[in-house]
Amino acid sequence: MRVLVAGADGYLGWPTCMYLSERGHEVLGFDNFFRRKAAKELDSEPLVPTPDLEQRSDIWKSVSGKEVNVRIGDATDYDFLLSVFREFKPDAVVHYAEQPSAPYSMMDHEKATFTLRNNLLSTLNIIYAVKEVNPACHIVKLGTMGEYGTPNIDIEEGWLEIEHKGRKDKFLFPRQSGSLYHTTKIQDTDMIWLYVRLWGLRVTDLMQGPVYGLSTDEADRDERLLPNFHYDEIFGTVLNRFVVQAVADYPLTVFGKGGQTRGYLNLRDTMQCVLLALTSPAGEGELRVFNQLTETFSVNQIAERIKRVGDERGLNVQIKSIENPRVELEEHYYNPTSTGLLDLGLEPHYLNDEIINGFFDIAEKYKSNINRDAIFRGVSWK
Ligand code: USQ
Repeated sequence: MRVLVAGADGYLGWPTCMYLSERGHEVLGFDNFFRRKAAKELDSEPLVPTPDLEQRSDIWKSVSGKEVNVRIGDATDYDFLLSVFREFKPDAVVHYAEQPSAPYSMMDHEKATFTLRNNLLSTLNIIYAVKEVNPACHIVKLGTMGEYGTPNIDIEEGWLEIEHKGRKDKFLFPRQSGSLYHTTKIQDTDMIWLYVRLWGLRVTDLMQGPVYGLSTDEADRDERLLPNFHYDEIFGTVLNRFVVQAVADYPLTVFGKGGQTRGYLNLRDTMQCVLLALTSPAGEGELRVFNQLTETFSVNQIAERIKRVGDERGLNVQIKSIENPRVELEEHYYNPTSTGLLDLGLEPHYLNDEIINGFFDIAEKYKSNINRDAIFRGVSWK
């Protein structure tokens, strides 16, 4: 399959490029280096220094003998995007080219504007390029479980059948998110659904929960191939952050009561899910939605797991509840359905002590790179 990866330099983008390349697919990845630039500007560099996309592609070739072709460019630049589509003629496009951080989107008006513009325009451009070059091209779009928020009812897989005054219809499951970033993901889902109905596009929306981990079979061959691993408040996700905090002897930053529950998954499982979606594509005129998570945890449960493993390693991990800078429910019902990807063959890597220990090993190796000031800034939602 010819797969175009938009956002190929990111935490998920680069591992995806290698994963698909290793399995014999022809991969072209592009990126505008937004994350690298923003991380530098905000003094939030990743834990492990990562070579840039072109260097990564060369290293991958020397390690595996396989090619990931790369381009530097921006999905919001339609001329650039169209030229890439015309040159490569993808069978599928994996769309990661969005500003992915909730705190970033809540920092100020400029970053809110950037998030809105980037995320909606990149999605619109991909839709148009697909229609122009190959309307049968399967769009695999990274959505987020945060689009649903934390409703007091079970979360279905994308759709909900509603009976109202004796009549029935099926709608996208109600969405009500907690940040501007998450709201842009709702908006681009709505936009995609419009064009699926109008133009018969094939789309899979992967509603993903927070991802953790660093290790994949491909990255494990050479540390220069590791994903860009952020532990700072802006770009780091909670489990990744807690491991680094434990190593830095920084009390684990539980926001508020810590009962916030989300659906998590291992980076390795994200790779599997994307491949499963690619190899069984959505049908013509279908918006197929999968909830992409393997297990649910509250923030307190994660903190306790990291503390236990850290303490067994001789660290003295502290947990500290701090005033929640976000506006979110800290105790709530959470019961998402997530059977679609299991039915396609997903074999989950559930969180265990071995995985957490592997994680600690890398964090300890790069301990001297940890910037304590980046761990908590208190970007406020209020
Ligand atoms: N949290 C803490 N302490 C911290 C960091 C986070 O208690 O130091 C809490 C947050 O308040 C939240 C939960 O942990 O309740 C998850 O926060 P997160 O920062 O790990 O994840 P989030 O901001 O929701 O965003 C991340 C990714 C985003 C993806 C999303 C999936 O950055 O790209 O879409 O996870 S989901 O959370 O399901 O919407």
